[in-house]
Amino acid sequence: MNQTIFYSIVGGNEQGRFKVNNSTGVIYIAQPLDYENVTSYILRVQADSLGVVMSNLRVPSKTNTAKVFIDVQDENDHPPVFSRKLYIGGVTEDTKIFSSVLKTVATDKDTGNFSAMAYRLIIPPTAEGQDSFVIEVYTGIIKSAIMFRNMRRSYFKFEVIATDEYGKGFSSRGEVVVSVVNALDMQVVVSTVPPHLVEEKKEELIR
Ligand SMILES: [Ca+2]
Ligand SMILES: [Ca+2]
Repeated sequence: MNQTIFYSIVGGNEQGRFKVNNSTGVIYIAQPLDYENVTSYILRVQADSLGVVMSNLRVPSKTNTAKVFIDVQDENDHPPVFSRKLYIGGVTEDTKIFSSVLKTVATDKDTGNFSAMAYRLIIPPTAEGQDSFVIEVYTGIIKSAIMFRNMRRSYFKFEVIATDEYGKGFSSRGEVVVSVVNALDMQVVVSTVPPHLVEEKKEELIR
């Protein structure tokens, strides 16, 4: 008797993501998988003796099915996205060095390290060659790095970069503006923003 087996997928493959080689039983991918949509599949694979298939008979003892569990593994296919395009903060002339000014946040749709951010700033140095602000690499918290005496009404504009895989993956950038204000100004969000930006970013500032 011919023992050749005929394999087919009879369940769990409604979207046609998988195919099976009818004679070897090897399952392979027919369409791209996306971890962000479906993280696992349970296929039901049927094995028939070829004699049953050819004669189109249905003999229960010559047919068997098995469940196949397929886990989809994530890959890094989404870049970071900042919670805002523009972050606005204020410092006062007596703000101490290494005071927290604001927190930037970037997230992405991947899991694990593929969405674990490292942050850095692209910031022009001061006339004295110092960085006026620094960022905590894993928290995204921006801190002051100089004193701002006699600098009221000036502002600092720089970029924040988030890179996933702890700095080895995809990057995206946001903008930061920090104004030097007095204590009273600090209580009024709009006053911490240079006038031309208030005009441009009205929508974002009203919250
Ligand atoms: Ca990612
Ligand atoms: Ca992914």
